[in-house]
Amino acid sequence: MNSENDNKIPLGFATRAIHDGYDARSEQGALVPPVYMTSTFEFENAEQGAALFAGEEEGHFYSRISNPTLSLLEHRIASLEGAESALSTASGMGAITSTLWTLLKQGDEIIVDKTLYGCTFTYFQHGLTKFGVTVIYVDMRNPENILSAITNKTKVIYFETPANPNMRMVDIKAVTEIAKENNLLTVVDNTYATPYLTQPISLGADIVVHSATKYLGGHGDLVAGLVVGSAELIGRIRIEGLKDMTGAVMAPLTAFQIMRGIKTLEIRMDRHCKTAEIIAKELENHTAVEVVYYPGLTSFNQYDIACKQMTGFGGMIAFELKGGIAEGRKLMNKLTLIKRAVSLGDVDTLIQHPASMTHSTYTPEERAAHGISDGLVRLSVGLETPKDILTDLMAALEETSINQLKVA
Ligand code: 3LM
Repeated sequence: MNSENDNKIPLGFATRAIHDGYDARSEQGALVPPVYMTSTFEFENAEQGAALFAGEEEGHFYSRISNPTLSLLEHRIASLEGAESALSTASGMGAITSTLWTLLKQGDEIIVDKTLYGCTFTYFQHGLTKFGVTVIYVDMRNPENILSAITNKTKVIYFETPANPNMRMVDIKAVTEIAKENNLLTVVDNTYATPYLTQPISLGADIVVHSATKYLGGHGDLVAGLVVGSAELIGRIRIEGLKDMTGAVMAPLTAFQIMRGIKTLEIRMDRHCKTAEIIAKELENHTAVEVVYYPGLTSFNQYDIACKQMTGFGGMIAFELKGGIAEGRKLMNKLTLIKRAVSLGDVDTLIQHPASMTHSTYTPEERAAHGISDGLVRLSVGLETPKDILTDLMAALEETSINQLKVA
C-alpha cells in the first residue's frame, strides 16, 4: 500500500504506520510481513552479482547493506517522518555515528547544542575530536548563538529537541534557516518527540536520527536506531558510514519488532502525553518539588517553542526536589510501581538520575557548563493506569524529608 489513497490524498499517520509499503499479495497473502532471516542473497548468475555490486542493478545482496525486512521498516519510518529515505541501524548510537562519520572529515567543524544524551556527548567530546574534527558547543535555546560559531570549516549543526535530560527545546525552523543561509547540514535527534509529535524534515532539517530503542520500539525489548533524510544523503550514509565504518546494522527480527511497535505509536504517544501532563502538573504543585521541566506546562520557559513545533508535549519529565539529589535518591528508592532504570519511551514508567547514570559520561564541570544539574531526576512516563503511577509517585514524595519536616 502507498502513502496516498486512490485520489492521491495522503493517508493518515496511523494508517501509514500500519500499512505503508506492504502488499500481502507479494508475500503469499501473509497479513504480517515475513521476516527475512538471511545474511546473504543468491545471484541468478555471476553477471547479476557483479551488476549488484557495481550498483548497476537494484536488489539485495548482503544484509549489512540491505535486507527486505529492513527496507520495509525504512520505507515506513521515511513515510512517517515525511522524508524520501531511511536507514536502519543496530542502535541509536549506530545511527548517530554512521551519519557523522559520513558527513565529516578531518579538519571540519560541527556546531552542537550544549545539552545532549550522555553517550552522544562523549562521541563528540572524545570520539570525533580524536579524528581531527572540531566540536563547538553552543546554547541553541537562542539560535542566534550559532551565527558567531560558524566558520568556513563548519559543515554540520546537530541538536536534540526536547533535549535529554533537561527538556531544553531548540527552535528547529530558526536553526535550519541559519543552516541553509550558510550552506550547512542540520541533523536533529528526534528520539524524545518521535515523528508523531514533531517532523523536523518539514521544518527544514536535512537528517533525523532516532534511538528506536525508545518510543518507536516502545516496549523496552530491543536496541535499535534509524536515520532519515534525502535519498542522496541516506545512500551515502548507508555505503560509507554504515557499510564500511560502523557496520552497525540492524537485525531483521529487530526491524520486525519495531514495525510492530510503530503500528501503535500514535495511540501510545497520545496516552504518554496525556499522563505526563497530569503528572507534571501534580509535581509542579507539590511542596517538596523545586522545579519541573515539561514542555506542556505554561510555566516552562520555552512553552511557546513547544507549542510551535510539537503537536503534543511527550512523555518525558525532568524535575528537582527541594533537597536536591539526596532527596531525589530517597524518592527513587521509595517507589514500588515505577522502575529505577535508564532508557525511556517504554510501556513501563522509568525513573533515573542523569548525573550519576545517563549523563555520568560528562565530568561534573562539563555538566555544570552544559546545564545538566546534579539534582535533576528524569521520569519516563509509561502506559500504566495514570492514577497508579501518580499514587506511587505521590506516596514516595510524601516520605521525603521536606514533607516530613512539614508534618513535624
Ligand atoms: C537514556 N538514551 O536513558 P541507543 N539519542 C538519545 C537517547 O536518549 C539515546 C540515544 C540517542 C538512553 C539510553 S543510557 C545508558 C540508556 C536522545 C539513548 C542512544 O544507542 O539506542 O541507546 O540510543 O537516555
